[in-house]
Amino acid sequence: MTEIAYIALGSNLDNPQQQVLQAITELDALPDTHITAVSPWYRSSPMGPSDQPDYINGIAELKTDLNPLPLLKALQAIEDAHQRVRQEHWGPRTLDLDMLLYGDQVIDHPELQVPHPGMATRNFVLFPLADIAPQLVLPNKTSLAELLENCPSEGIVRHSLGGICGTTG
Ligand code: 5RY
Ligand code: CA
Ligand code: CA
Ligand code: CA
Repeated sequence: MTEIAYIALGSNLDNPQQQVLQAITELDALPDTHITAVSPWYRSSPMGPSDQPDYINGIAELKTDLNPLPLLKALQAIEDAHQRVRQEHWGPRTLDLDMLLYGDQVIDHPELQVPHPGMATRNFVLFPLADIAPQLVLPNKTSLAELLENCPSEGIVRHSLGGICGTTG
């Protein structure tokens, strides 16, 4: 079954803008998967540990025939290909790919929780998601519009127009 999945991208090391653009190409190259939208990119202050560089964040919308766990493994392989080093928890990284949503499914597996548990409160997720899917409703029936009402815009700046190739703007 083809599903729509939303993937959050983030980077704050080793040329973050190049990291996330390269990741878009790699997501589109996955088997049985293609990208249907790419959000604008945002520069955002680090949430959690603050002694690290600003992030570049954005969202990709995929159509995929991969099941959730194989898709997760594919995301982790792309992170590994970007020489992601796992040191401190919530520390800086070359690339972070989080599965936010997978169709309307609710997944509670030791390796994968969908919807992503943090997404509802993170401006660097909600802002770019609203750019490409303003009418989105979460599986628990909460609308993205509702989440945005309670979402502070401090520390986040849009700095590109986005688009399917990710290179415009
Ligand atoms: C909070 C704690 C930990 C929020 C809070 C994390 C990113 C979090 C980030 C990212 C930006 C992390 C997870 N309260 N900050 N912090 N972008 N990832 N701006 O992608 F997100 S660590
Ligand atoms: Ca493909
Ligand atoms: Ca993350
Ligand atoms: Ca992650």
